[in-house]
Amino acid sequence: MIFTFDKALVREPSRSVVRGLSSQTGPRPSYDGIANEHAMYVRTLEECGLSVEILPPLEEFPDSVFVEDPALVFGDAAILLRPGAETRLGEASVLEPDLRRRFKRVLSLHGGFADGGDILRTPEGMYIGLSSRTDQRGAENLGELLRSLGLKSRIVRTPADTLHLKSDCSLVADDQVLCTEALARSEIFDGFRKLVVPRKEQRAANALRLNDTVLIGEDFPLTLELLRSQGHEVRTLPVREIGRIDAGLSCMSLRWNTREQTR
Ligand code: CIR
Repeated sequence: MIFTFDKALVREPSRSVVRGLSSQTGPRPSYDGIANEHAMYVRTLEECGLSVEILPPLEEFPDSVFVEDPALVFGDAAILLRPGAETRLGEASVLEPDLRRRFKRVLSLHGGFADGGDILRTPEGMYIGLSSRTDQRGAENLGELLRSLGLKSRIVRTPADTLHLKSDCSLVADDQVLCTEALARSEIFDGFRKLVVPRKEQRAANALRLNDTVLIGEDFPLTLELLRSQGHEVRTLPVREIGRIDAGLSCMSLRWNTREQTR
């Protein structure tokens, strides 16, 4: 059920995306490179059975292509978040009318900060990772909003030096998580079967399961093998350019199942 999706919302990258936030010292991405990866991503979501709506680019927000961070969505409800990076906070209010048009109920986080990249959905409820973008107050306030929608949540710790909780983990089956060694060592996923990404492929942990397919970056052959050995249907996508600004596959869309009803 939590992997069933029929809709997605994405935002076209702006030219300014080349100035997106990055913790890396390597080369900056090119606009054309990101635009190509984004177009391929949209096509793949469609091929996985989702109908995708594309929002226009926002030049004033270089990271706004990462539409997962300013909101959390369910079948009939959405929560506007408060992204924890100063340059990204304003993305939420720009997105608000787009969410109001699509969701019956739109709640808003008041106070504190929380990024969608720090929120992992599991059949047990939502894991909210404390990070440099998501603070205790934001996590607690978000927990209350989720409760009002009938959803449980648990506050956990995003590993040090990791941008978001989901940079380091993805759920690939109801009881199976793909994660980095750092998360496998913590007790966060006790009770789940853990698939640990090889050390050389840390970034592969940000995968995305849509319906019956798991999407991973194309530069991670060992992780591809690992997932296939577990019987997963896997597709690979180019992520080198967005990787230069610390992004992966989950962050470029908001996804939902129109048949899901919250309380
Ligand atoms: C940022 O630092 O906010 C962007 N450059 C990358 C955001 C990636 N978002 C995500 O993984 N959910």
